[in-house]
Amino acid sequence: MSSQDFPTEETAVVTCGLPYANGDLHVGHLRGYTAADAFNRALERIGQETAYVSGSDMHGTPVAVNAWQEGVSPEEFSLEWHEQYAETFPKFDVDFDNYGHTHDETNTELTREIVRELEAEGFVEERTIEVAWDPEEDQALPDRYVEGTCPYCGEQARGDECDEGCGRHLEPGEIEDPVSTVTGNPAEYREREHKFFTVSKLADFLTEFLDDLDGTDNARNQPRQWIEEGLQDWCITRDMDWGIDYPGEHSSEDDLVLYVWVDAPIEYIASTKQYSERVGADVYDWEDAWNGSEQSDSENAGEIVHFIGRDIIQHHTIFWPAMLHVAGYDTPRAVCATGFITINGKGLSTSRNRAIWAQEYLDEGFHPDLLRYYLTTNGGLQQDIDFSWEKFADRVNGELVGTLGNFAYRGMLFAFRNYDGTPEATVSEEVEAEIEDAIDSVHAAVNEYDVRAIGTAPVELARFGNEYIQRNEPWSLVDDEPEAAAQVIYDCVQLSKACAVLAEPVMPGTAEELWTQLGEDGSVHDVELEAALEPPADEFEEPTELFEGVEDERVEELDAKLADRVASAADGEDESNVDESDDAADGDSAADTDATDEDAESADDVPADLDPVLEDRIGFEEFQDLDLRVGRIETAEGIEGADELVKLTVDIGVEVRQIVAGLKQLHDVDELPGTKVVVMANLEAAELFGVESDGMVLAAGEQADLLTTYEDAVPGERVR
Ligand code: B3M
Ligand code: ZN
Repeated sequence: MSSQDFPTEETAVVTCGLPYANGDLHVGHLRGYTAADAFNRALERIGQETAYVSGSDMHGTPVAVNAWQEGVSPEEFSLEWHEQYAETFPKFDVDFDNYGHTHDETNTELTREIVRELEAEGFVEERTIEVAWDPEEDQALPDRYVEGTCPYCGEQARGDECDEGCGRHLEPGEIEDPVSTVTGNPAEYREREHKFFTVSKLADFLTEFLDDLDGTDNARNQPRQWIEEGLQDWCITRDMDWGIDYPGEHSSEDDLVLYVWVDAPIEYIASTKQYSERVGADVYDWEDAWNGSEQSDSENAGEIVHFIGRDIIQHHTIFWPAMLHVAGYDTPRAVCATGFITINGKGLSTSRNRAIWAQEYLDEGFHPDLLRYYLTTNGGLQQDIDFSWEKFADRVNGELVGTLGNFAYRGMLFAFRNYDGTPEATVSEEVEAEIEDAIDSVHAAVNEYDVRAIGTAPVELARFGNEYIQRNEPWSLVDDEPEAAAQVIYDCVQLSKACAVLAEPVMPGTAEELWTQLGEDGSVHDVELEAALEPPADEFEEPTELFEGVEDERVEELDAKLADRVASAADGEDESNVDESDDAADGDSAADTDATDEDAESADDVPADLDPVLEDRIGFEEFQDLDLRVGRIETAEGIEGADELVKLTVDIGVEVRQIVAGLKQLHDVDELPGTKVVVMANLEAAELFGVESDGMVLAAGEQADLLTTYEDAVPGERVR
C-alpha cells in the first residue's frame, strides 16, 4: 500500500454503503454507519479535510419487490423510508455532511453522464442473453424476482447474488433451477438484448488497483481470487420500469433501466457534490475528492474511503473502481469491509424479528453513545460481532460507567470541592507522556482503519487515570501536602479533558457533555486531538455522572421482550406458512445475516458431552491479566515415554520459549514447525515428564485442535 499517512494535504471523503429504502433500520445497519462516522470524526480530529456522505438506495428489486408486496408504488414506498432514515441517523449522531438518495436529480444526471462516458470509451457492448421469465405473469424476473441454485456453490441464491453461500454476484441467466418469487412457478429463460460493461478488459488495471488499496484485508483478498478465476463482463441493464432509464441507444423492444448497482455507488459522488453545492466549493470541493488527481497531477489525489458490509466487496473493488477508472474519476484509497452481527449468537433475521431495531433502542431510553461504543469496539471491523443485552450491559457497566465515567467524575468532583475547578499547577511529565501516547495511538489507528482502537483509546486513558489517582491518593495529601495534591488533581482534570477529546469520534454526545462540564469553550466537535494537552479551564461546576448503568433486571426484561418477539414471529410464520424465501425480500443483505442462521447452534441444542459455560464471570481486567500471544512453532520433537507429549520451541516475538504440549493425537510432529499458535505466555512454568514447559499452547477439545490466526498477526502480538 502506497498511500501517504493521514492527515494529507488532499480532500477526503468517507462513505458507507447505502441502505436500501425498504424497511426499518437495525443494529446491523448501525454498525457500519457508526464505524464510518467514528472514522470520519477521527479524521477531522487529526486535521484531515473530509466529508461523510451517503444516501438511500431507492432502485432495484430490493425496493420494487417490497413495494409490490405492500401494494404501493416503488417511488412512494422508497421516499417514505428515505425520509425515515434521514431522521433516524442524526438520532444516533451519525453526522452525514450530506444524505441524499439515488432517485434524485443529481444522481440521475451523474449516472447518465457516467454511463455515456463508459460507452464513449468503448466499454459497453450489447448482447443477446437469456433472462428468467415468469410465463404466467408474462414478465421478466430480474434479480430478486427469481431464486434458485447458485451455479458456483450449489446453495440457494437470489437472482443476482449468492446470499446464502459463496457470496458471489450472479449474472442474469446464471442461476440454476430458477423459480419466480412472484408466482412461485418455475421460471423459463427468454432471449433479450442487454448492455454489458466489459469489465474483463480491465483485469490488469484492477490488479494494480488492489495492490494499492488500503482498508481491511478481506477487501483485497477476495477480489484477487475473482480476478484469478477470470473476470466476467457485467450486465448493466434490466427489464424493469423502476430505475434510471438507460441513457443510450438500445435495440430492446421495451425500455431498459440501469441495474441498481450502477447508480447506487454513483450516489457517493452525487451526495458529495450536493454537499459542495450547499456549503460552497471554497469550503469543500467535491472535485478535489473525486477528481483530485486531475488537478494535482498526482496518481490518485482524492482520499476516498468506503465502509461497506463484507457481502458487497465485489461491487466496491471490481465494478465500482472499473467504472470510476473508465469514466475518469479517482479510485478509492481504502475499502473497509465489516463483518456481520449476530443476536445472542444467532443470525440477525428481520423476518424472524430477531434484531435490535434502531427505533426500539431509542425508545428504551438508552443514550446512542452506548450502542455506538458497543458496536465499534466489540470486535475488529472484519470480525462478526455478537449483540446481547447482557454483553451490552457488561460493557456499559464495566468500561463506560466503571472506568471512563467513574474516573472523570471522581477527579472532577474532588477538583470542584477543593478548588472550585482546576487547581493551579501544570501537567506532570508522566501524565503528559501518557496523553501523548494516547494521541499517537489514535493517529496510528486512523491510518490502520482500526475503529475499535479509536473507540477504546479514551477508556484506556481513563483506566490509567483511575490507577494514577489510586496510586497518588490526593485525598490523603490535601491537608499536609497541598501542592502535591493540587498536582495530582490538575493531572486528573487534564486527563478528563483528554478523554473528552479522544471520546469524540465514537461517543460524540458524551464527549461534548464532558467538555461542557469541564467548563471548556466552544465544542469538542471542532477541536483537534492536540487540544487534549492544552491547559484545562480554571473553573467548572459540580460534575454529574456521564453514564447510567444497566441493571440486571433491565437485562432480563429486554431479553424477555426479544424472546417474545422472536416467538411471535415464529408463530405467525407457522400459521401463515410463510416459507424461508420470505427473507429474500428483506432488503439490506449487508446487515442481515439470515444466511448464518442455521449454522448457529441454539443454546437449547448443546450436545450432552459439552461442559456448560461456567457460572462465574470474570471481569475484563482479569482477562487482561492473561498474557496471550501469537507464537510460531520453531521446532518440535516427541518426548520419550510420553505418548502424547511434544517438546516445542515457540517464537513468541519477545523471546523463544520451550513448551511441552499434548499434541501427538492429531498432529504429525514433523509438520508442526512453522505453524502459528496462540500461547498463554504468563502461565507459571511447570515440569512435564522431567522436561520444563514455559507457557502453554492453546488447543481445542480432546484431539488438541490447535488455535491459530488467519491473517497477518506476527509472533509476539497480544491476543485479546
Ligand atoms: N443498497 C445494500 C447492500 O447490499 C446496498 C448497498 C449499496 S452501496 C453502493 O448492502
Ligand atoms: Zn454460491
